[in-house]
Amino acid sequence: MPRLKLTVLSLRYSSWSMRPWLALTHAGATFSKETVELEHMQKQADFSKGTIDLTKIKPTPLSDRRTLGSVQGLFPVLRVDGVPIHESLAICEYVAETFPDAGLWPGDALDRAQARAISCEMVSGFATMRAELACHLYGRVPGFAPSAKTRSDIARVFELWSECLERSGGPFLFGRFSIADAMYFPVLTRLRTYGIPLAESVGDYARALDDLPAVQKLLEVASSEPRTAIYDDYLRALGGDPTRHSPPGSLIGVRHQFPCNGKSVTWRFQ
Ligand SMILES: N[C@@H](CCC(=O)N[C@@H](CS)C(=O)NCC(=O)O)C(=O)O
Repeated sequence: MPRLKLTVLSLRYSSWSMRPWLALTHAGATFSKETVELEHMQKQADFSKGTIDLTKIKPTPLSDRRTLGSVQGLFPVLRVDGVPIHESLAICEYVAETFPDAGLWPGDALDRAQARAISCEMVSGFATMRAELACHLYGRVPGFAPSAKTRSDIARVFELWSECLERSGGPFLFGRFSIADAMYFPVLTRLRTYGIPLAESVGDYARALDDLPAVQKLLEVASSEPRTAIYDDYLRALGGDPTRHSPPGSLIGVRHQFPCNGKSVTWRFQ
């Protein structure tokens, strides 16, 4: 079996890192994990006057990111005997093929195509929701009012979850746990962080995800992961508590502005 090393940003916040970590852990893979920190994310964001402008923070240069193990600047990266795979979905694909007994894709061709379709939709879509509801496994923000675009992203997530669950009969989107569930797990944590109620039709699905041993292990492992100042500051700016430890995106090259709880927030990476 090849030597597997997953390089991630802090699992407290990094939704893209959580996904392959969950796939590897659920598959029972033996792998090492290295958590790296990007210098620019540790700068205190200035949110005086109710505005966080992350564009004023100079991003960590690509050369530094590469020294830390990135390929094109982002994380996670899985190294297989030293050979890097970047892009979380490609990593999950590799895990599915290397550990076929874990059944990380549905056995039926049509189900498999649909599982891939909604996984790709996660990768390429929901930009507003991902930026506005920044991922924070433990933090909580009371009384958060999502923007209209985020509400429509959330409605689409509930729609696709409900359709998959109805067709498969649950408890996971395609019956047993698959990569599609790993891709959507961070959405569940986002909804919790910002106090957004779940549609009734997906309550059992949320419980199934919570009870999954790999998810329980993630909650345990992430509690000793490093804190990241800009993500904690974002929650504080919204009146939330980033330190609360209770079980329960970045936008690349896009400047995103939206009203949050009456505050104007600019949220942008790179
Ligand atoms: N499409 C990539 C996205 C990876 C990504 O955006 N990773 C974030 C962490 S969650 C990152 O490395 N951010 C660094 C930065 O924004 O400077 C994937 O699926 O792996």
